[in-house]
Amino acid sequence: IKESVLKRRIFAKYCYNSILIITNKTGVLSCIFSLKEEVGALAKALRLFEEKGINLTHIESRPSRSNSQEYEIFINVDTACSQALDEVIDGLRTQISGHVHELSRNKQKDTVPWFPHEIHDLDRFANQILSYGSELDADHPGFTDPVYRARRKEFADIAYNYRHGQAIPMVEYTKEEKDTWGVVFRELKTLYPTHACREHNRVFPLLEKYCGYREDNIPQLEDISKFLQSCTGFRLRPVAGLLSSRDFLAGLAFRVFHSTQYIRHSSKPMYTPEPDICHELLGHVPLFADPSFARFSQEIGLASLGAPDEFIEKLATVYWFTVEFGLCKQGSEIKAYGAGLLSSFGELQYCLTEKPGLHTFDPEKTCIQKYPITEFQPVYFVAESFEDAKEKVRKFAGTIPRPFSVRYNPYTQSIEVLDNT
Ligand code: HBI
Ligand code: NLE
Ligand code: FE
Repeated sequence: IKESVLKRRIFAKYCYNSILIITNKTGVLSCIFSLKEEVGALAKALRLFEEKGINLTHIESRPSRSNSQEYEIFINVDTACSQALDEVIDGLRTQISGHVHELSRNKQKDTVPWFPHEIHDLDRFANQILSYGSELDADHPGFTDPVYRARRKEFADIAYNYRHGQAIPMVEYTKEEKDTWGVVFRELKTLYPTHACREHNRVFPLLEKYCGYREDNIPQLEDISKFLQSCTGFRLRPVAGLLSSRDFLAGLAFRVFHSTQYIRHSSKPMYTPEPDICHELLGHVPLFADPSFARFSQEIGLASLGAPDEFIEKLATVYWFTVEFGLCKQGSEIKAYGAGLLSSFGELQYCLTEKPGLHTFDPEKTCIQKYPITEFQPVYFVAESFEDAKEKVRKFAGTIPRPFSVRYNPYTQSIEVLDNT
């Protein structure tokens, strides 16, 4: 079983205990899911497969032995397209009663990967966490800490239950959590004047003034989301952990940033490989309040919609070396604007020493650079400016093999698809 499938399975167990996925060597995927016995339940489920262009080669049903109200459905799928299947599984999990469509066998198969068209569509994938999430990996510092694990589960539940348009629930942080935040906040604040780009330094005092950024206070996502909306229209939505690159980038197309709400384990305040509230609030948020950077981020998101898997990987790499770990020229100096740098006291210092290699940002080259995710970066890419980086990404996006182009309509908060054929 592929590792990613295994992870999904663990997650499926947590969230919807009736999905089981089996893959064999030939790439055939079989899946069992159970449905409450009610009129149209199966048709509704099958529609999800149809929408994703997944061809079912076999289907069987049987009454569930463990629950007399349910039926178990067994299916075989003729493609090992796990991404599409994952999306279907998420749909199965979150589906609520709606109108039932008939399965049309003659409908032309859609080969473009599904992507959200309306901002509400983001509700469909916000719960698909790749790893960490509520099930911490064995090498995580919080793995053997039952208090930390229980706390992560509380945060995961907030994210799973969140729907677009709701206020993000406020959280009362514990003394230990506030202390961890305090250490990170204090150390970083001394470095920002010399190490952070000017946009970050311009916004930071506003966050202190309006959003409760203080050494002894962890700010609330809802307050920040409102603040960002007034600056650039960016908003936050809570997420339990890492999303797939495709899902995560799609959010940016709508100026939605998926933000974690939990904090890193207190044993390692200075560096963590996974995003946490310190990373989101100190690293990402200040720049999403900058109009030029906001456009740049949305541009990456728009480029990702409906793009093939190989291209998503390239865009995720571009994202990694810009939004997460980017450096930029400012006057005669080089400064950090990547959130992964601006939230790690250790790496923020390291990145401006002569130790790492520096290259000029160029999406064509940047997109194929390999990188580690659990240690300081050996190389960084330097952008001329956000505007310049945006133009380059836009040109790069023009090379995506996509039979359509997309445009965001901010009035309707939806994606307009312009057919090129
Ligand atoms: N998911 N929640 C979350 N936060 C991120 O910062 C994030 C993610 N998924 C993928 C990702 N970042 C990037 O590394 C790129 O793959 C887009
Ligand atoms: N390494 C960063 C930090 O410690 O804050 C987080 C990076 C998340 C991609
Ligand atoms: Fe990040």
